[in-house]
Amino acid sequence: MVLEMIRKENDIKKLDEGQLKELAGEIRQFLIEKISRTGGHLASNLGVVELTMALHLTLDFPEDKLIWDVGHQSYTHKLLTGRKDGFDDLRKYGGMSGFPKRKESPCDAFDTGHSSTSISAGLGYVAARELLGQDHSVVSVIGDGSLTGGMAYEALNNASRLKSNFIIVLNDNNMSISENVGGMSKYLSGLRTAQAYTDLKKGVEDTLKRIPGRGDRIVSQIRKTKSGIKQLLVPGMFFEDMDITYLGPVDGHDIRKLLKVFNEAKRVDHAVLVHVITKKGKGYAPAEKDPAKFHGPGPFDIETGEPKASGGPDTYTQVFSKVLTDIGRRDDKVVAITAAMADGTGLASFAKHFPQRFFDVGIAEEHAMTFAAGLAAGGMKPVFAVYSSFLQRAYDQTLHDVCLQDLPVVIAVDRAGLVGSDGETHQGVFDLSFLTMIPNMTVISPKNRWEMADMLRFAVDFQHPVAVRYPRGAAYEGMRQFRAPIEYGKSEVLYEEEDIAVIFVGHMAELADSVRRSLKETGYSCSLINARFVKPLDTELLEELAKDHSLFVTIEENVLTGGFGEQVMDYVLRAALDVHVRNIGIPDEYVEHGNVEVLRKETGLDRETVVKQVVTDYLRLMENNEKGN
Ligand SMILES: Cc1ncc(C[n+]2csc(CCOP(=O)(O)OP(=O)(O)O)c2C)c(N)n1
Repeated sequence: MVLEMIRKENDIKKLDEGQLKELAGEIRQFLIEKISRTGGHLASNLGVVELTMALHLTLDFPEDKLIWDVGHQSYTHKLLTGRKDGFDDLRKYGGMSGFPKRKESPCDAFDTGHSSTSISAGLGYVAARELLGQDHSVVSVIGDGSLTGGMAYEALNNASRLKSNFIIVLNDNNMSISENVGGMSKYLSGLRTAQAYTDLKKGVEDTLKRIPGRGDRIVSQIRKTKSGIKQLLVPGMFFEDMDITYLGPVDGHDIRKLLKVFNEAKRVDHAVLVHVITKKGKGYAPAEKDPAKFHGPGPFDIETGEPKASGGPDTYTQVFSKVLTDIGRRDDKVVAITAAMADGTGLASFAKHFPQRFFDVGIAEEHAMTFAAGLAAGGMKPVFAVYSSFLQRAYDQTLHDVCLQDLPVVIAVDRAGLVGSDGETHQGVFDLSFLTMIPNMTVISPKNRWEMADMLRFAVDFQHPVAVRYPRGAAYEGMRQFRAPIEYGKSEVLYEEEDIAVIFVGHMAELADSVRRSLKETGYSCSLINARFVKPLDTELLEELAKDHSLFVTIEENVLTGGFGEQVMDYVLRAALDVHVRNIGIPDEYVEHGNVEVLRKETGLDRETVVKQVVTDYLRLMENNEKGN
């Protein structure tokens, strides 16, 4: 096994050409086997095996800086930097992350997870290098999908006229998670079919020169025009016109060609973009055939490519998908928007039924939100389905373009709460805090699958900005007996007792219910309230509850800071209600990757920890009351 010879960074440089070929095959085999067991990003990683090897042959680690956009394709890089053993615990709690992490290795130059950041980060590294008088290489690798994100253009704009070397590798596989979209994608398709720039230029010059009598003159005249012969013949003028040298396109599975172009790129004294063509899923037939399915699969059977676990109850996303399609059938004003996540958000069904009312705008959450605002201002009813962590990208657009004008945009906030194995960059635990502080915003969250449907219908009919927040995974099928109509600003009282009131947000229903049952078994009297509206707060109910309860316990899967619980606490203080408040939620720290149940235990969002906390609070309260008497 050649792979056994790679124990640390730069070991790859000891291999001969034949061994490099073997290594590529072994890496693919290794990735397929490991990911089939742990789950993870497969297709993107299979596509960049030779590209990563060539970069490792060109660069010196950790001195040179390699920045992966999104970072989901960094598995070969991890293998080549001595992290082979980490793949047994890939994405598990305490195990190796599925993304680059500076704390994991000095060879990971920059933490990523969200797309389109690599060119900005690379430029920062270049500027630091110049200011500190250093001379290492800086390389950012960005996919064609990630090149649909606005930040990438802001950075390219900035990279123009750079006075020192900065290599941008465009890993073009013609795919985002699903098919890539938009004008840049089309432009790249054109380039893909062009021959490598240098070959082409020479070929055309030779042909022109052969024109009898006038050939040499034509060539020299063209050379005298503004940008010379390039203007007419060179692919990549979009980049060239910004003074970013374009090299390529080059076959991303041919190590020899890659080495040649990277060595050429290192000699450029400004920004250079190397256009590399790769195949997503390369080397594993099921992934080559359906790269979207193998973008981030769970464990699967290698022979058939079929997932190991399938079936089970509908996920919240599936409920959303069905209900929105149904709503779309009845109301032709309803339009749906995704930022490159048609499958993940469940909008693929809406897209199939109403292609003209569906918009995939690319990985462009900021644009998606303002686009939704425009649609709403223009008389449509837009629903923007987006993962909680990616919604962070569209904050100012939510505040400045949607809410300021009080436009009826529905934000379907999927993957809210802990998402698990994708880790810190993907946990959706901030949205309650950052959304509820915006004027005109309404925030609701369903307790089970039926309420999900009711809330979505409510949201589409609502004439103002509204966010419906729901988690990854199976929709809760308990509490079916509670289905009071959704009423603006009103919570839902499920069990009315006294002393302790447990008030939960959305999918914390199951935990809250089990906490209540445990408390009751120990002899406590406990009410259970489904908040439904995180904004506006049902202050009337809080006033009522304060009359015969001494302890409010709020439960939410969101950071405590600025979350639902703090707002309840704030109201209790301001209204001087005679009740103690305990907030249960995510502490003020980033939550790493791992199984969601494990993460809940780690963050104190499990039954045992909550019950213990509530009992301690209650006993202390009683003690204090006695002292007071
Ligand atoms: C801001 C943001 N939105 C959405 C995503 C989800 N996402 C992860 S990878 C990906 C597609 C990236 O495509 P590309 O850059 O071409 O890489 P490939 O997987 O094709 O190698 C998307 C949309 C993300 N990581 N960040």
